[in-house]
Amino acid sequence: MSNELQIYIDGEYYPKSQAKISVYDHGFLYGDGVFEGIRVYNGVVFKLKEHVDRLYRSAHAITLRIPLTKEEIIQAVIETLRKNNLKDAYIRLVVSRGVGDLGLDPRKCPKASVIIITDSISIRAGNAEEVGITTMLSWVRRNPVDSTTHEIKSLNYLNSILAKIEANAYGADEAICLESNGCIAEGVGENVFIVKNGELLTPPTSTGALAGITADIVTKLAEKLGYKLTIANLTPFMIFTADEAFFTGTAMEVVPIREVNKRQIGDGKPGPITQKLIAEFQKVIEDPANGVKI
Ligand code: PXG
Repeated sequence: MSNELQIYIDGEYYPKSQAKISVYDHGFLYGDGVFEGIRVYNGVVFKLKEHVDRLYRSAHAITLRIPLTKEEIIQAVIETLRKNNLKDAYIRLVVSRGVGDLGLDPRKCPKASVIIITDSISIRAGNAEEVGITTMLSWVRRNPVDSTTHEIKSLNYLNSILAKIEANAYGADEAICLESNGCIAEGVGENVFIVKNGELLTPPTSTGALAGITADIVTKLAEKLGYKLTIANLTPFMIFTADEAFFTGTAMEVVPIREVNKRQIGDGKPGPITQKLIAEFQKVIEDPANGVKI
């Protein structure tokens, strides 16, 4: 038995070095498919049902029929984690349109492929939670709602990658993307919140941001803690002059933003509301009721 990671592809397991898909797969040729990034904390798959629900919504939007039921997907994820003996992990769940011909017509792809990669999580470098990260507003506009909208968690992430390239060139930790009207949309794989005068604000998903599962948790925590939270169009000026700002996402969790295009946010340190939400989010993660046990 190899001690390589075992990858699930369409009901079979393959060692990582042999886990391959066809070059005719339209996920590869055209980015035609959907995915989810999921975390496992201490043997509990965090918000697994919510991620599977979103996967199905993304698939529905692109008329992709997933060849498994939601319950079968959940079982396959659990089985993959068990096989790999992973208790703290990152899961990449991918459904691609499958093998077709060289044309882009999805009708030529008779069967979607389901891929489950589970891997040990690389702990975020440094101490971003304590000191915050730097960001920049990228010139790359988010894909509009009447285009490859980021409401769909599709395999087409070139838009995010272009923004990330700009952040790298600028020397910022992460990019913030604007929507078509010039307001803040989201990060490249994170939702954005700001705090002004003790109140939270976050952009609507109706301008093309993903309905983040972490953002949803943070929204509910804010309500529970009695903070006012408004869904609003946020201009660059509003983030430059915010008292606090932070990202939410499966990979980043909740991370303070300390700088936007060299403008310091607040006093440049994680603010009190951000810190409170980080602490409360940790409690949510640690509660096994918030996921599915392996
Ligand atoms: N917006 C977009 C476009 C995303 O892809 C989020 C927001 C945050 O959503 P959740 O549900 O995770 O709170 C995402 C998340 C990664 C990675 O591994 C994460 C995402 C996409 C690609 C890579 O860092 N998605």
